[in-house]
Amino acid sequence: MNARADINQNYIDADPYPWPFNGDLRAENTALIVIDMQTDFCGPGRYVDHMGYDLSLVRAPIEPIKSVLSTMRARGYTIIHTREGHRPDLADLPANKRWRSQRINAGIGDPGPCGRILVRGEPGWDIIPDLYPIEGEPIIDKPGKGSFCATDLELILTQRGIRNIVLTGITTDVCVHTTMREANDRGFECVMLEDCCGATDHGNHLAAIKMIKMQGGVFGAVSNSKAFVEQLP
Ligand code: C5J
Repeated sequence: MNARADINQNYIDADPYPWPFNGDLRAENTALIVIDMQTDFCGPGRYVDHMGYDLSLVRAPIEPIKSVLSTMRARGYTIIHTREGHRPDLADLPANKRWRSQRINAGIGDPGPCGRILVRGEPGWDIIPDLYPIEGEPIIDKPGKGSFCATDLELILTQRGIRNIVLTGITTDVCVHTTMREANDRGFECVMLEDCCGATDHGNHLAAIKMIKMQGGVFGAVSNSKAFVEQLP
C-alpha cells in the first residue's frame, strides 16, 4: 500500500518525507543508480580489504540491492551502474589521490591479486557478478567519487527524462553521498535506500544517513529496500 493514495500520485515511505516530494513516481521518470559495486571495493584482498576495513559492512548491501534491481528491471525502470577507476596510463589519477592511497599500502594503479587496483579493464575494477549490468543498462566510468564529475551521467539522465534518482551502492559516506549531493544540486529528487548502502565504518554510514535527513531533507530522503519494493508502482 502506498503511504498516500492520491490519484496519479505514488509515494514511498521515507524519512523525513514520503518520497518523491511531488508523488510523480513512474518508470519513465525514475532511475536506479547502483554505485561502485566493484570487486575492488567489496572483494576479499582488494582495495577496501587491503586498507584493513570490515568487508562485511560493504558486502551487506548486495542482497538488498539484488531485490531492488530485479523489481525495477521487471517494471521497466532505468538502471544505471557506476565504476570508480582510472585509465591504465593513470592520466586521470590526481597525484594527491595516488599519494594518499600509497601511504596506506593500497596504491591506486599498483599491482594486486586481482590486477592493478582501481584501473579500468582490470578484473578487480569490474562490477561483481551478483550485480552485473544486463544489456541496455548504462555503465558510468568515473575517475572521482561523484558520478557527475567528468562523466556523461547528467546527459544520459536528461535524455531519458529522469527526475527521480534512487541511490544504492558503496560507500555510503563517500561515492554514494557525493553523487547524491551532486544530483540534488542539479535538481534531481533523490532517495537513498539505507540497507542498499554500506560504508567502511558503521558510524560513518549512520552519520551519512543522518545528514541527509537534516533541514527537512537537505539532500533528499532515506528509505529502505523493503518499503521500496512493496510500494514501487
Ligand atoms: C571510496 C567509493 N570509498 N566508491 N570509493 O573510495 O566510495
